[in-house]
Amino acid sequence: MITMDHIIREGDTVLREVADVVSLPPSEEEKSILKDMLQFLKNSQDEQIAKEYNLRAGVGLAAPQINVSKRMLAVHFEDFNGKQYSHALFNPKIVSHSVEKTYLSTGEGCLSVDREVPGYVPRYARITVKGIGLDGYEVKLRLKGFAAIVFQHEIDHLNGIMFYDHINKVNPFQEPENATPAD
Ligand code: SB7
Ligand code: NI
Repeated sequence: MITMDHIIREGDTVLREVADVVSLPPSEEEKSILKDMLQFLKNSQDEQIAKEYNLRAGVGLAAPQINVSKRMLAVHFEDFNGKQYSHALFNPKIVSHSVEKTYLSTGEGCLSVDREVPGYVPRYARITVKGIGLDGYEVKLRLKGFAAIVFQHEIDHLNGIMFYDHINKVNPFQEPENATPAD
């Protein structure tokens, strides 16, 4: 079971690496790790389990955050319209995106960052993501708003990018160009 003890924190170089492509088909070990990542997210959102194991709630997790430098991510959340997303993907890739941007007015946080970093994180408002699911089939997802933001946060981790890298250094709350808030 993945717990907070397994979560790599900022300062560790693994979070700054470009993660390796997973050669297909994924191994049983890779599948097992990815399943555990999705289970961690579910556990982290279960009040009882989260309390018992001291889990911080998370909507997404990328493999480098558990010290596995491979292109694997899991997400588990509901968007602001109550639409549910639960995905575990190998080699996720943004195949197209909007010109328009969006951001969360509350900013972003990260399980690997034990401090609040204020500011708007500009993200594409709409993206199309392709990847390979746990069953080995290709998945193609058209995402907007909060869902698009979460996937971009996770895919950034696979490229060694942290959410605060995108925050305007002069004025963290500068409204990004071409953007409307997701919330
Ligand atoms: C706010 C939080 C997340 C994504 C987008 C906005 C995910 C937080 C959990 N993670 O650290 C996953 O990498
Ligand atoms: Ni993160």
